[in-house]
Amino acid sequence: MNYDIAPPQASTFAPKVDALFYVISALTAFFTIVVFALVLYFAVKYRKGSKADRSNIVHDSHKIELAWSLPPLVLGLGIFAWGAQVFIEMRTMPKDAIEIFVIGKQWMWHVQHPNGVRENNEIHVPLGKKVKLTMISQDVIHAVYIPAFRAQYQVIPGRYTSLWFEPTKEGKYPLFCNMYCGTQHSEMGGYVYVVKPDEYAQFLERGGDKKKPGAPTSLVERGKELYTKLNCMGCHELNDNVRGPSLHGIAGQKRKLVKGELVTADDDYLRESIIRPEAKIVNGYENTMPQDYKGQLTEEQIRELLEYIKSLTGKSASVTPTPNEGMNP
Ligand code: HEC
Ligand SMILES: [Cu+2]
Repeated sequence: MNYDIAPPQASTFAPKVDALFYVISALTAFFTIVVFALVLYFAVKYRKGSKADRSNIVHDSHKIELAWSLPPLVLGLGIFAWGAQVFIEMRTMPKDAIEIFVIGKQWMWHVQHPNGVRENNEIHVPLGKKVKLTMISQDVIHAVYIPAFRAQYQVIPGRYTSLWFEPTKEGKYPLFCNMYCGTQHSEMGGYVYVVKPDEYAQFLERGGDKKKPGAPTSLVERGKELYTKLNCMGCHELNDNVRGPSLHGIAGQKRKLVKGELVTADDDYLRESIIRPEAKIVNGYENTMPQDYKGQLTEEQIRELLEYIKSLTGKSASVTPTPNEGMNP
């Protein structure tokens, strides 16, 4: 019978995490054995009535104290440095990664690829390419866990979190929810498919929606449709105007708020600006944006709007929008 003590190693992180884990386990086992062996040895040697020599009792010995303090200190700090290094690598998102959007909801995983292909409880990823998951929950706290990649991170309502990995082995690997999230938590899982880059390209081309054949509609296109439908452009135009600031080129830029505070227009800021416009008011404006988008939008749709806003360039908006400047007729 084939009995694996660990899942397959299918990402660049896997050997690194495993090496650290096995070294820590070996050190723990080593010291446990040494301590127990010495306890047993001395218990037997100095048992009541034994003839062991008890004349030279040592009360203070700096040598012995240093011998049991320094090596564990060095080992402990070494493990800390090594672990921190692996951790920092895992938590530093590469800039050149393929971004895939994951939404957790009781009790399934909903996946959107940037070109609009959707999957449920399955994620197709290309072999040997860096992949970044941008994740959010529609309800409670979940966690994406892919044991074969040694990758795990929380998926939280109201905030985007991310996770990255680089698959190194083709195959089908289990995906789990790793945060108890209700009755069917244990069923909230699926598979990650690591395929060759050209197969991944074909997968994206085939499109996700089997009911509506044809090229998939990208997130940006879907975002644009929503933007029109919800009449965002009634207030947001190419230039700042009295009704609203321009959204062109604001993504990733600094925005000045009414209280003078500067914030970066990252995904969380843009998301909050849409569903809780009252939270941060842009300098020069008042809280006049409609407050009821929250109830109308799913996390998928918010993502689509964000992708559309991020695609709006053409001109870069000023850090301090001025409602009177560049009035559109
Ligand atoms: C009735 C006018 C109005 C409509 C409609 C409107 N907004 Fe706004 N929006 C504003 C105003 C005014 C502000 C600036 C005050 C604030 O921060 O709430 C703003 C701010 C924003 C910001 C932050 C911009 C910045 O400069 O940092 C974003 C993002 C945004 N809106 C997106 C949207 C989206 C997406 C829609 C459509 C779903 C929308 N807005 C619909 C008036 C509007
Ligand atoms: Cu869950």
